[in-house]
Amino acid sequence: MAQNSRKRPNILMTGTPGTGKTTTSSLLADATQLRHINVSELVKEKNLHQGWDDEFDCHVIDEDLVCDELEDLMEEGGNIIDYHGCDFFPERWFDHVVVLQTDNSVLYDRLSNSRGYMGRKLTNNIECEIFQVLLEEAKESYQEDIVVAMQSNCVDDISNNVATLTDWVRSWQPAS
Ligand code: DAT
Repeated sequence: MAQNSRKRPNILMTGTPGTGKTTTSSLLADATQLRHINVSELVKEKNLHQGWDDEFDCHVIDEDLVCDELEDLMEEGGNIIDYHGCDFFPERWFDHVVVLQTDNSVLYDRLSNSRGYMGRKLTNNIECEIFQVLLEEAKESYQEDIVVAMQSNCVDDISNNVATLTDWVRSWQPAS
């Protein structure tokens, strides 16, 4: 049971890298005045990691340090947590879990052209999307009725997703 005393909701924005988490979270934060927290940036900024992973070309995050760092803010409420993983956050933190999804060919172009991903890093991320790893992880970690999958293939999808989520935030009621 999610027991909480927060006055504003917490949203988890997850999905494979490149699906649009940061873009969508940032626009949603502008529309709702929720606080956008990009976990990868936070990890870098506050050194919440255990070093660099050469194989995956990213920091090995220290999940306990990340959760400790976020606990007070999450208790207060009003956060959008943006991260490409979701199984280590406490379940009680979130009122809504959004999994962004992108067609494989669109994601391939985004990651190779805009991000310059190549080789193993590119194939790992495309496979992550093909096998819907984040959607499965979200469904296993949170009650299914708070998990929503949203398509993020084009700019119109971003606007529609931000509008839908803004409506959701405005109609959210604190637990009585
Ligand atoms: P993430 O935070 O999931 O890694 P991002 O928001 O940084 O993704 O977006 C990666 C790139 O793709 C960036 O150049 C913006 C673009 N993009 C994201 N979602 C999109 C969409 N639905 N339509 C068009 N471009 C999109």
